[in-house]
Amino acid sequence: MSFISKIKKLWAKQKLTVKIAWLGLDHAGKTTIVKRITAGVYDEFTTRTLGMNVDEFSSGEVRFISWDLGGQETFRESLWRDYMAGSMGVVYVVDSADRARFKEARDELWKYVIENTDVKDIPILVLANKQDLPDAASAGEVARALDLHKVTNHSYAIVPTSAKTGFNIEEALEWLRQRITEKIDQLK
Ligand code: G3D
Ligand code: MG
Repeated sequence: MSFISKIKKLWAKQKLTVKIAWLGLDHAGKTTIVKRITAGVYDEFTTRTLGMNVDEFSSGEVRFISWDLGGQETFRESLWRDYMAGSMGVVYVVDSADRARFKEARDELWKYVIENTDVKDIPILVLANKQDLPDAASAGEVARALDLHKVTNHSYAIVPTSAKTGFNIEEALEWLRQRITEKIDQLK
């Protein structure tokens, strides 16, 4: 069963929407991954581009908001708060072959998620994407570049993936599904 089917099943008896925020620098691979996992199951016409850098994909009550970080304008700060509110998880996508932007990827992750006091104890799944490229950094190298070992206030995992080949995508999301299941159990 795919990630999205499992999440939908999990949520079938709930009255809430499952919202997952997909974040990362532009070109990291967010849209490609979301399209791959929602292929054929996202509701036609609900894929919307909400703003310059925001995409929404929905499948029933499962909602993915994908947001390009970097080059923020101030008006986006309030939008950001609205979209993050009630998100059950964050998927942070990194282009593992783009070492020149690791520092920027690190700073945005810390600014918008880890050091953001609006974001409380949310599971963070980091995807070290584009592993199919020959010069891609390993997940360990990406983890070090992002200072993940310094994260203490959220649970996180980092998984090497390729949106191009599909490598590890479902496996990575399984971690997030488990964390979300635990959270739902706590709410009961
Ligand atoms: P974004 O939504 O994070 O901005 P996109 O990123 O999903 O638009 O992807 C940016 C570019 O990277 C796309 O190429 C896409 O095909 C490519 N890409 C995404 N994931 C992978 C991957 O795992 N491996 C490789 N090799 N390429 C990937 P274009 O050429 O359309 O800009
Ligand atoms: Mg995109």
